[in-house]
Amino acid sequence: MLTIAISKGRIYEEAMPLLAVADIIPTVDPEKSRKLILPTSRDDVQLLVIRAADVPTYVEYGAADLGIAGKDVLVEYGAADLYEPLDLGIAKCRLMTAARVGDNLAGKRMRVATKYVKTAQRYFANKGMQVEVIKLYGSMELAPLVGLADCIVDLVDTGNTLRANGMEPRDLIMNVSSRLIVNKAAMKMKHQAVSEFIRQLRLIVSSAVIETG
Ligand code: PRT
Ligand code: MG
Repeated sequence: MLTIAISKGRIYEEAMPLLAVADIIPTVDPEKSRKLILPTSRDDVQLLVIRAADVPTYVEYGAADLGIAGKDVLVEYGAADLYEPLDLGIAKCRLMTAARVGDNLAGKRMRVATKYVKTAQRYFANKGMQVEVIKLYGSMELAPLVGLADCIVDLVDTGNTLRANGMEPRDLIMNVSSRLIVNKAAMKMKHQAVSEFIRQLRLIVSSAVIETG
């Protein structure tokens, strides 16, 4: 049995067409069911539907053999004991700093609100900037509007969320896409099944790249 950890929402939506090419089609819709273990059209493959930030944990500890997680989550999780063999090129966005439109933050000792605490600390430390990082679990865009923080570190796709809240993107921290991750023991113990799965996905991803240019 191969167990694949994945989060609901945008990663799930974008990963399903890729998995379908490997004949992996969930027989239960996670948006309609409360099931956390989804059987698939393949007897030897099941999906675990969990929070995005929990995917590396399940895979590192071997509760899942494979997982699909954003690079943002993997970098924040830290140097885990995981293989990351493939960039799936899905759920793309950018991790950026953002502030209220027109706010001049130069020379200020900033308060930064984010759920990416470690990544933000590392980013500002590398720039030689002393900041105070405040951990939030969501709706980071609110923090500068109510004086909780001077700026935020968050994911940006279209920029609509920032615009709707009178904010603007400032500096790029990293480009983000979803990656396939693999448990190290599973790579050895289930070598045949895991390497065949990676091979299939790699083919699908590279042909998808050719189609979309
Ligand atoms: O929802 P939950 O709290 O369980 O976890 P989550 O919010 O981390 O999960 P989810 O499904 O929202 O995101 C999972 C992954 O999708 C992230 O870890 C990224 O790798 C990837 N991804 C890609 C995104 C976005 N694009 C994205 N735009 N994740 C979140 N957003 C949010 C962003 O945080 C902001 O609130 O969308 C908003 C910005 O979008 P625009 O288009 O308005 O700029
Ligand atoms: Mg979310």
